[in-house]
Amino acid sequence: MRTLFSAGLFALATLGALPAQAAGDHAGHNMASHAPAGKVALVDGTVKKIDQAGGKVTLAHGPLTNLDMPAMTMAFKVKEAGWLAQLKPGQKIRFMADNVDGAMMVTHIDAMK
Ligand SMILES: [Cu+2]
Repeated sequence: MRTLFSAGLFALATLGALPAQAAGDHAGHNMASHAPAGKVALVDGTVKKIDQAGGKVTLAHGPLTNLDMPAMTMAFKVKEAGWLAQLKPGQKIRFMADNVDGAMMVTHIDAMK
């Protein structure tokens, strides 16, 4: 019994520590189900508008804890201009953003299909 109990706790701890891994394993039921726990984690976003010329994408995004930002809709620069060609309005993504020299920039995009 004691061994089983410990193994269960370990599995829970592992899931919590590896959100990206868990998301990959359980794609489809992970959207917005877990709030980022302290560390920078991928945030859910919906593509609203793409500005190819300006190198920007407008996203309706969930809370960005690393930027101390609540959920809102706003324009971001993107780290790789090529990402813009792969995005479509209405598309749901998981992404990471950071403040780069005072500009909000998407630094990572996941779940692009
Ligand atoms: Cu924002």
